[in-house]
Amino acid sequence: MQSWIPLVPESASTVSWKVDALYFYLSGVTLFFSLLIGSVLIFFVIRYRRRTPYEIPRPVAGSHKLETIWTVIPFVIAMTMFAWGARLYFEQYKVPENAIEVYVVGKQWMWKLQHATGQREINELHVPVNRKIKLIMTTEDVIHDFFVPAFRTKADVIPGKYVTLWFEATKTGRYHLFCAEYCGMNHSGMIGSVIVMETREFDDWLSGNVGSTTPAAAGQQLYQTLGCASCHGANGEGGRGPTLAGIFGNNQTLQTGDTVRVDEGYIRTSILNPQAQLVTGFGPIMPTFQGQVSEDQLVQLIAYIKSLHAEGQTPTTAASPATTAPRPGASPTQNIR
Ligand code: HEC
Ligand SMILES: [Cu+2]
Repeated sequence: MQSWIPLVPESASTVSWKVDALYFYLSGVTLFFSLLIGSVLIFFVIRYRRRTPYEIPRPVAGSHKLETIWTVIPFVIAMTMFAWGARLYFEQYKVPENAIEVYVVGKQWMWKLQHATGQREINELHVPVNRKIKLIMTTEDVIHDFFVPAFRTKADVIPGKYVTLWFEATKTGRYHLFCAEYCGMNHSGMIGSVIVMETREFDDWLSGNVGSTTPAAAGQQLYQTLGCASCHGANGEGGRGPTLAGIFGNNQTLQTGDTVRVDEGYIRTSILNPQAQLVTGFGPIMPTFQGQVSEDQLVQLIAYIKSLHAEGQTPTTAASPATTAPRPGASPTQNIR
């Protein structure tokens, strides 16, 4: 899985060639100046060597013009690197909306993945080609790092929070997935693959792997058994606690007067440490669920809350991602935001 350029892994995502272009620019500039400085150095060493034991060199006079030139040129070059790099960084790390969502939980020493439609995978991720995929990632134990060289995409997965990453594969095939953060004895075995398929093939794969409940449906069940319903209403419509239907993606006002955006991380904190960010108008009555819910269950609760819409549609099916072809069990309401 090598590209036509030696030493560079295959390029298979919308950003990979852009990362390569920046990389070649950086390497090119570095190489150019290394060669220039190296050869000038050697030239000067020879040209201005001491020829007799008692030779006294001519004093060197400063030159403002020269100093300005060698300050301005590197400054301009450094700034192009900065601007180019920053643009690419934001493109890579700002997750687009309307992406297909996949939940990822790292664990010594494997990747556990679950599609919003319920299919679970270990160390393998099947995705359709030419679609934006959003990964919502966390870990059960230590820091891991999700790295797909062919997509030039990589992010640390950190305990206690969600890290999101996205990519859009442009070529079908099987690509390496590595853990790129040393995570203990079997770190080197924490490898897997991302399998990029044609949309039709992917839809077949999805429908051939049904059987598990969707995270949202599992979350709905947890929501009932953990007693969330007693305060937040049977369908998240609110009661002693704030309404949860339709909050995802909106801004919430806190007691402190700050506003926060309701994302996966915020909901996570609300469940594990409710007192940390109190919603305005409500007392600190929500108990913590720290230690009572696993990472998998947290993901399920979050998927359920995301699937709740203010108008009160059937919640559990609303979270299925939109692929182009209809699938058995796909809901008519697809949550493209
Ligand atoms: C005893 C009542 C009670 C129970 C049980 C309860 N909550 Fe809450 N919840 C509240 C109250 C009150 C608030 C608002 C104050 C705060 O932010 O802690 C809240 C806030 C929240 C928020 C933030 C909402 C927002 O609009 O920003 C989320 C999310 C949430 N709860 C989820 C849950 C989940 C999931 C469960 C079950 C695992 C649950 N709650 C159980 C009372 C409760
Ligand atoms: Cu790891």
